[in-house]
Amino acid sequence: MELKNQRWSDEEFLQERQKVLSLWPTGREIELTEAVDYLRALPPEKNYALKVVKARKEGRTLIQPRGGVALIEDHIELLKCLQDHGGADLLPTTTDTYTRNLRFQDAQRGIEESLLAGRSMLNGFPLANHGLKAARRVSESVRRPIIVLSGTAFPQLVAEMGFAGGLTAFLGAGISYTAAYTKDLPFEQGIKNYQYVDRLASFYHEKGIRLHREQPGFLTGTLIPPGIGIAVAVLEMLMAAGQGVKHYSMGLCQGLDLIQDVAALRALEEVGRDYLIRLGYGDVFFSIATHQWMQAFPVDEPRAYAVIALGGVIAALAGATQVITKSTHEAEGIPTKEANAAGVKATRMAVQLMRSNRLPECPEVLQEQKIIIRESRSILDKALEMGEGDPVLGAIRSLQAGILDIPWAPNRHVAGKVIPVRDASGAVRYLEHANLPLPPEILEYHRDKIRERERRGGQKVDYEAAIYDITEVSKMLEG
Ligand code: 8ZB
Repeated sequence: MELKNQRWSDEEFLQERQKVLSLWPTGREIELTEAVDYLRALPPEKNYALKVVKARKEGRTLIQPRGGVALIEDHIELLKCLQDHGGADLLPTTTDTYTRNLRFQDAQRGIEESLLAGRSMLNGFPLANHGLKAARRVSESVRRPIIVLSGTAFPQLVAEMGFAGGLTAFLGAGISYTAAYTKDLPFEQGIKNYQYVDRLASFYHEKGIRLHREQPGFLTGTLIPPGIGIAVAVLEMLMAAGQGVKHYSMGLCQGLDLIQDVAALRALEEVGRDYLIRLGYGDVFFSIATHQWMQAFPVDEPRAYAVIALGGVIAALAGATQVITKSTHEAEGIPTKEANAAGVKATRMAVQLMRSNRLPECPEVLQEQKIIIRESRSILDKALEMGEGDPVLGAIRSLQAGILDIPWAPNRHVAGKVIPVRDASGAVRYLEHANLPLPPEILEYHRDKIRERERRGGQKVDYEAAIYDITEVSKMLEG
């Protein structure tokens, strides 16, 4: 089967499905007709897609943490804590690293060791190993919808388990997760693996079950210039739409520059709508998500809370429908359930304090928005041109040529020549734009902004500065 942006036939899908379900014995527990009946009987308030549609209509920002531990009962306790003490609107099920890499034997050992140790010895919930009944027990133990978070380029079996288990959303996409989570995997393969997930969601949709697909947006969790983040997100949404997905959200990571972050989220919405319509997918519902700071966090609580609260402010003032939260334990590792819930609560408080206000459309925001839109359009148009109108081919070919590039990606198929750096006000600029097809006046704008930082700081803004910017937030106020 040649890879392109075309919906897989039932035959192709079901044939691939046999391979997916044979990856681990629990795959045999999943039966699509039975799962459709199960999902049909799910109360509407447990449906992620419906909750997001409603929040968007009402202009509300939903609070969405991450989280997962090795054992079923502990995981349920964690979700209840996030729901009842944090007040999370949407609940997570983050899978462990073995599950993400299809190392189910090792995940099984992790479960056994956790039972012996009496605490989680895995960095997430091994959803495939625990199987269908466990997934349903988790889902039935809480009142909120659950999303599966699995930072992986091999998502098929966990997606099957999650959806059939009543977890009505799945995070991840073929460009972002191949770039961020694999070193050698070709993009063709990662994209194909996510086509499967999207096709699975659309299989359910045909049977009247609405499932939500979410694009991760944080890419390598570094200072991602928003033009790049948007180009990737929109390509991934077009690929999902190509498989028949109808409920989607796209995300961006925060750079912690209020003006640029808000402008970027608004630009994402505008560009997203534009390309959906252009490619004939106008019936897809999508919403906007913002990820709290994904780079190095300060170690101590007060400084970490400031970053988290600013994250809530950005989400609210941008009118984002979802904000994905962090905790004050971020610098140390995986948070306790209490710290995790506290991050949710702090974010909720920040959002509430904004009282549905939005950042006014001042010249600074509009200017930034205009620049970001032109950047992402330049990349998208060139990519689509290279793909002869097909976003899948366009993504693959543009990545190969570095026309689409992702800073600091571990995957060797990414050109990796773009270098981001902050300007004087904190916005993310291009120190090196490498092969990105950006118009000269846009490049001049970025150069100008970098020169301003040089003038104000009395120092050359070079590669060293770009490296400094990576850890700057975590070190602020130190010493
Ligand atoms: C790309 C996502 C990274 C973020 C958090 C990390 C980081 C990962 C878990 C988790 C709570 C988990 N994360 N695994 N948070 N429980 N099992 O995802 O801390 O912020």
